[in-house]
Amino acid sequence: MDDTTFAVLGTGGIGRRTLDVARHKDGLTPVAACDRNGVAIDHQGLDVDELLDATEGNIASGPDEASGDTPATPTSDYASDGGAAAAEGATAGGGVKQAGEGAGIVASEQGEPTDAPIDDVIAESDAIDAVLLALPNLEHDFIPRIAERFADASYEGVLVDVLKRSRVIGMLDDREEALVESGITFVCGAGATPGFLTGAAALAAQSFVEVEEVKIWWGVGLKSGYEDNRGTVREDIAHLDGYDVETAREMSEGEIEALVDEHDGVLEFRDMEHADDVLLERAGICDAEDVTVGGVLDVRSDEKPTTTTVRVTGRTFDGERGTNAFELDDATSMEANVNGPALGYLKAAVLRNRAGDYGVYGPAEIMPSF
Ligand code: IKT
Repeated sequence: MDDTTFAVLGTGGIGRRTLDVARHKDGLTPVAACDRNGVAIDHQGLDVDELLDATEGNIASGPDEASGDTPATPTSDYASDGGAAAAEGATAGGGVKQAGEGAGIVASEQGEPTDAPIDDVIAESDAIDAVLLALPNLEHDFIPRIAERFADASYEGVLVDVLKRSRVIGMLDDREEALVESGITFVCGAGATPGFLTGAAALAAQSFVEVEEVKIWWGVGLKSGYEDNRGTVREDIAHLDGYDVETAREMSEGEIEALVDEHDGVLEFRDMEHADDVLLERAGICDAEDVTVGGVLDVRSDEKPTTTTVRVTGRTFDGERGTNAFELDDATSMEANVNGPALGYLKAAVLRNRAGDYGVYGPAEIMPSF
């Protein structure tokens, strides 16, 4: 396969780690990256070392931004309604490069300020094979609306996201006709869960003629990665009893710290609305209601508080009932287990796209290919 050019929308924890991991994969050239304030584009390939150094600990944020991962309240053309965009754009679009806290990509010598970062990437998308959407999941229809914008611009290529929520898949399906017409191959939920672990469940299910249940149980230790992954933590909080995406989005950093303190740094999640369920159902593996996702997040330790496990229980053709289990090593980080698979899915999707295979796919239908 020829070289693949790709862009990353969002340079929070996930976006930056994707660029980082891509340095270790052959034939992948990052040519564009953006955050809420700026864009960096170089069709010969971005200088990832410089970009990562410049954005480390310096994620584009505003007073309303909730996270270091991706903006919880999107601004500029990160927002559909342009609401907060105007104010943010006025600063960012003023043509002055900013450095330091909150400057984000414009602190890089490759970054340019803009009030329309996503449109700027779309404008260059003829020369971009794939786009990884490392954008907020705190507005359910945000990712689907971004996909629509690429389709409106007749983008022919791959979109990959690492979204979490089950209900978003239907919103993408609603747009499938436009995506197909444009020539887009969209892989949704291509991180760890959904993503890597959904794919593992699909493989483990092959021993069975009937799958009774799939249990995904993850463990993440995020002490040193906490700053970089505040967005992920906020998204997880939305799954706790008494919280939802709206309440999690509105929480101040202080309120999040207080919640984390109350739990001594360890948050446990049960029955998360994670799209592994609908994605396994659409791949014909089992019913969505037979899938459960939960896990434990320790923000005060880098050790995983529990081993990440996928357990698939079913009945074989010859009458046995069994459970196939798949474990991640306790030493592999969340960053490795999210971003590695996301790039693998991206590459597999590029192969499909080049074969003229367009539409919306989940991680159990399209396997990573690095
Ligand atoms: C995700 O980003 O895919 C979900 C996060 C859990 C990651 C599990 C990684 C497991 C491991 O590394 O062992 C969380 C739900 N935000």
